[in-house]
Amino acid sequence: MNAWPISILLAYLLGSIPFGYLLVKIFRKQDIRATGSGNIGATNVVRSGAKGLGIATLLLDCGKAFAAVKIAQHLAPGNYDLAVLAAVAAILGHVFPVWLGFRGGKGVASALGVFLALNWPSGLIVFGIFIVIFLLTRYVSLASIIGSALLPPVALCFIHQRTPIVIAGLIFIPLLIIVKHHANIRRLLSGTENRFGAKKASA
Ligand code: NKO
Repeated sequence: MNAWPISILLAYLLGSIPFGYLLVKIFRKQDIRATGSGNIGATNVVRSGAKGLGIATLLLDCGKAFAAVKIAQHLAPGNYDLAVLAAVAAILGHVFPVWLGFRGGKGVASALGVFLALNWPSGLIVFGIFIVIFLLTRYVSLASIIGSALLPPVALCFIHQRTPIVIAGLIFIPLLIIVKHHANIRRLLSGTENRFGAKKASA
């Protein structure tokens, strides 16, 4: 049995479970993609008025990605390249889920999950950076973008298995998250981004 294809396929499939979409569909009979920013992530679930479901979305999106990496680490202990590929596959699953026509989320909670599994100190530090930027600005998107941008330098302080796959993964994941925030970046620049807790949700 080859651990590589199984770990990567399983990671994609786990990542592709759209918890935000499913929870809102099941408990509120609504399509989360039709409200607020249209994103299936925790922020937009809270924005839609479902605070508890939003917290559940955050935990489940983070947890599925954490599990994807842990499974790869279990199937091939010590294989850091495979763990990073599973991390990338889990995030690709979340951002491009086959079940939603490849239109998924922005990968923030999933990235936190994979980094807590790959290297928990860098996951915690980037989470801390996220919290500080969020508390200062009340923009989840800006906190996600800055947290992502700072992820590679933070992670490189802790990760010493610097193979080409590891370096490529460390650059690809934040880059994908930032590209997926293109509409948020446009709104941030034009001053129309929705602040967390503000009454009006921008589309
Ligand atoms: O609806 O477009 P929107 O305003 O919803 O959403 C923008 C938002 C999308 O992301 C989410 C997930 C929110 C999770 C918040 C808490 C998790 C803290 C993660 C910190 C790590 C950030 C860097 C990731 C690299 C590891 O942005």
